[in-house]
Amino acid sequence: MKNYLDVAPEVAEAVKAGRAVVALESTIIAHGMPYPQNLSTARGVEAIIRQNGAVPATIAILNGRLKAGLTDAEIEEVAKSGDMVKASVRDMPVLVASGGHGATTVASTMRIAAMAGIRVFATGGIGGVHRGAAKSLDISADLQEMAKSDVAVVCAGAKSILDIGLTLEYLETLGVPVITHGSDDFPAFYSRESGHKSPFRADSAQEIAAICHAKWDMGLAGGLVIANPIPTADEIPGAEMDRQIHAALVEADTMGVKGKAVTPFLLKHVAALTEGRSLTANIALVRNNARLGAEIARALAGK
Ligand code: PSU
Ligand code: MN
Repeated sequence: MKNYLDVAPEVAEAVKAGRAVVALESTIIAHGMPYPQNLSTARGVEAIIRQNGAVPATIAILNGRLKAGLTDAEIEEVAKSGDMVKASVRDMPVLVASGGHGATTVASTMRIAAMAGIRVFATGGIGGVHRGAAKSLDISADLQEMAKSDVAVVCAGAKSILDIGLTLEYLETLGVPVITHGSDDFPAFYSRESGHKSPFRADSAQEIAAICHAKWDMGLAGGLVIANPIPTADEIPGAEMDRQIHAALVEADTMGVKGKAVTPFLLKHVAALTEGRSLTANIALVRNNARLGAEIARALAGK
């Protein structure tokens, strides 16, 4: 992998010594939030991970190199670029061969984290089975990757731009454990509850780390979804979000938005429709996930 992968020295040292490391994605920076909130959030989550005793590793593709651990200047470059390609796993060979830049999604971040020996990754929301997938076949590559890379992904569940029930079914088919932290209900990103029961519940980072350890120690390949509900104070009620999401879905359909553009389009429209309230909630939940991710990474490092 040395031919393609640059692991930041601090990250490489921590991985080698078996210390806690938490991966972070860059699509959330380049496409998930506007500048300058994306930059302050990216810096903020790195700081939270450090405060909680782990080393952060923001992941991206720069000049055709797979990067595990960005410098502050590189994070700033991703946040300011404005036109960075959204890069999932299928985009990796093209960007590497052409020496291009790419902001990594959950799927490609998991793959690069696994290459670098990082087992825990914190983000906002994961991709999944889109509403209307029976016709569009729009199912995020994030789900396939959950079955392949040995990485625990801490997220706030899935946005209801997705069909959450079908997303949970698909993860079951792929053999991916879905564990909700401190709740019986699988969370819906902006809301603590989706109305779908979580397959499993765990109430501490230690308990979650024990499940990750058992999975990998048995040789069961692939990742885990660790769903961490948004803090109550930052929650936006599900019924209100549903109205905005429905409007955004109609707009996407009218404008004929397809393929990888669908998720960023819906995210932008929902943010505009909620007049920035969704952005405040988004920042709060990502910070909350960084904290839990660091705790899980520390608990895993102790095993
Ligand atoms: N969902 C969110 N915020 C995000 C994304 C999804 O609530 O920023 C991003 C992540 O990078 C995720 C990607 O991996 O969108 C999924 O895109 P697609 O649905 O095209 O696979
Ligand atoms: Mn898609």
